[in-house]
Amino acid sequence: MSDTVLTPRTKARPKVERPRLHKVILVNDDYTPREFVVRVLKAEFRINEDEAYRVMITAHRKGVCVVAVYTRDVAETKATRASDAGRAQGYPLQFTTEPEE
Ligand code: NFA
Repeated sequence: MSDTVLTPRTKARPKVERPRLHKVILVNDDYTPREFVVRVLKAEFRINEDEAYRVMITAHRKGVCVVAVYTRDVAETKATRASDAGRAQGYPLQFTTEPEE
């Protein structure tokens, strides 16, 4: 058997790319009660009361607020579940998603 060990002259640089992240965006409306929005945010996005209130009031004042970023599947699932929670109570609460730049 040969004992020859070849030293690579170039370093292997495997190309790995992180999956693109998608924002979940809370959209303001005139009907969903503030406390309900805060409750949904806490339940679906696992954020605390203070953070949930900040997100809710930012959307209320500016029209929209980014809640969190996830991989596409997770973002879409959470946005759908959170919007469904509003609809189940008769509210027009809307969460949308969009890819990060
Ligand atoms: N604008 C709603 C209200 O005044 C509260 C709200 C905030 C709804 C954020 C949806 C999103 N009751």
